[in-house]
Parts: sequence; C-alpha cells; structure tokens
Amino acid sequence: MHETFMRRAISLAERGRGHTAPNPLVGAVLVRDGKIIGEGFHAFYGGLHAERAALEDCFQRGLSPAGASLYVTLEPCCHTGKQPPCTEAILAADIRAVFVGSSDPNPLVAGKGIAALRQGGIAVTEHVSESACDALNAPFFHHIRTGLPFVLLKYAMTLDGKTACASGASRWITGEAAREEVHRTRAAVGAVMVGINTVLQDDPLLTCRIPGGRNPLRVVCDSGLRTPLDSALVKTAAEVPTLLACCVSDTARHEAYLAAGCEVLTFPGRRVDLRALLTSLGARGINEVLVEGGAELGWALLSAGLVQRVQAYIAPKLFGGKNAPSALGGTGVPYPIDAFALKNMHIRSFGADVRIEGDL
Ligand code: AOF
Ligand code: ZN
Repeated sequence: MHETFMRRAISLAERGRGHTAPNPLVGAVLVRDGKIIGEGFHAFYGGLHAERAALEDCFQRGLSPAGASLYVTLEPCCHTGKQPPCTEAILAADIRAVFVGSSDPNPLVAGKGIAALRQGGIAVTEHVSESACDALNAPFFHHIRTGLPFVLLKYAMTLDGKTACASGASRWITGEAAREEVHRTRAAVGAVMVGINTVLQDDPLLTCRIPGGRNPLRVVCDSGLRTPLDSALVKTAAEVPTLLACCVSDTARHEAYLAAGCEVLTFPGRRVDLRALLTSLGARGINEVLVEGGAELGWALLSAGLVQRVQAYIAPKLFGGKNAPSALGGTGVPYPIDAFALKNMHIRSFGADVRIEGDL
C-alpha cells in the first residue's frame, strides 16, 4: 500500500522534469482512509514545493488534510529559500503521518526536516521506495554533493560498434523513435555539449524538436575557437542559448560570435579544462549535461572521471570498415582489466533500435 501511494507521488514528480533544475523533482500525495485527497508536485524552479501543492489541492477539493498521511518522494524542507519551510505547512495542517522516499542531501535540510516533523509529534517513516525516489533525482544529488553537473554520455552506433561510416557520414544511424527519445532527453537536461569536431563534421542544431519541449543550453568545447560562423549553431544563437568554451583570449576573435548571440567563455592553457568548464556550468545551476559527441570529448570526460551515466543507442545495422570511427577515442585503456565498468544496466527498445544504459 505504501509503495502504491509512493509510486503515484513519483509519477507526479516526473511531470516537473526539465523545469525544476537546479532543484529536485518532488511529488506528494495526501491519503486518508486509503483514498487520495490531495496531490501535488514541484512544477518549476522557485515554485511551490510538492508538499504545499498537495495541501493546496486538498483544500481546493474542499477537503481537510487533518489526520491524513502524506507520501512525499523527498524529505520535506525546513528552511526558507524561494519557498517557506514545508515542515511548517505539514505541522499546521495537522497531518498525522509522513512517509518519505529519499533523504535530502541539501545541507540546509539533511535530516533536519525529518527531525522537525518528529518534534512536532508526527510519525515519520523513512526510506519508502527509496531507490525509485533516488532514481528521480540522480542529477540533483550529484550536483548538490559535488557542485558539478551529472554528465550523461550518449552515442548512437551500429551493432558492429561504428558511429559513422569510413567516409565520415553518420546521418542517420538510429531510427525515428530513438531520435525522438533523444529529443525528450534534451528537454530534460540543462545543457547539451559537443566537441568541435562534431560541429565541423555534422553541423548539428542540438535543439529540442518535440512539442512542448524546451531547448537546453548548447555548449561547444572548442579550444581553438573554430566553430564556423555559418554553422547551424551560430546561425541560431540569437534564439537558442549557445556557449563556446575556448582557450582563445584574443577578444577581437570573439566579436563575431558575440554579435551572433553566442556566449564565449575563455579558459587558460591550450585545451579547455573540462572540470573547470563543468564547474562553471554547475555554478550557474545546470545540474545535468548531455554529451552528444564526439569520440575525443567522450574519452576526455570519461578518463577524467567526469561521466556518471552512458547511453548507447544501438541500431541493427553493420557498417564495417577498419577506419570507421567508434564511440570513444583517446588512448583507451591498455588492458581489459582496466576497463570502465558500468553498473545498474537498463535495456529498452525504441522501434528497431535498442538503448543500453549504465552508470559509472
Ligand atoms: C523544491 N521543490 O518540492 C521540495 C524541495 O529555494 P527553495 O525554497 O525552493 O528550496 C529548494 C530546496 O528545498 C531544494 O534544494 C531541496 O533541498 C528542498 N526541497 N525543493 O524545489 C520541492 N520539496
Ligand atoms: Zn519544501
């Protein structure tokens, strides 16, 4: 029964996906006599918290939350941020029992929310469907603990492990359903990132082209500032936020990009320090970055320990060709024992394609 109500709270939380960063996805359900009397979720950054949204819904239905149980996917907050403390609203509403999924690692909350509820005489049960609740907010947890965004490395390849033909042509490897899923992922993340070679080879647009989707910030890792002024990215930079990360301090060379609407971020040295770039993205509240190519950027991030999840879309095709590229470049590991091992593997089909996902 507890799992059923928490599952409902999780699906409510999902509705905020793409709109809450850097804050978490949170859902809440009020239950009395086995019936749901109020539901809510955190809909957008800075907006009403899930708990207060559920109480609001209960009042709207003309019902009283007194004596009810609250199921909430994340520990209720007890601090004043953009919103007042949820613990106060819960206590004021005379809720009898609170069932909590994830603990909140936010140092302003971290256990203090639970303690405040217990102090107020509420029976609190923690860790209800915890792993499912935790899975909602992997980027939030990673970002609040490290200051860095959660990095999702995605690529599409053939069943023989090729990401392009020997000619370099790569459009398209996967089918429509898989590509649509990538657009859904773009709508959920704060930024998408590519390396300069991907821009030069594919001239990608990197926007979200599904109804109701929003565009993430587009980031090019472009140490030498070689992104063409007539690339799709630069030509659309006035409408879609675009950031060029480079090591070119000659600001005269920045001007044409700035005039086109790009932002240019300069790093010291010869190659962009990826940890420094991610740190600056994290500092602006971006808690998840989707890396969409290419092989060198992917390897550089992976070997620096900066990747948290990998998504491989695999098409039922074979390209062959000893010079046809694969998903990761760089030096690679010397021996099988040195491999980067993935865990929590998930497999899903999209049309004729398969997606294999795993965490590092
Ligand atoms: C949310 N939505 O439903 C819950 C959150 O600045 P504030 O007031 O919005 O507080 C943000 C923090 O509140 C967030 O980092 C998390 O620790 C806690 N809970 N946040 O945005 C919610 N329940
Ligand atoms: Zn709150």
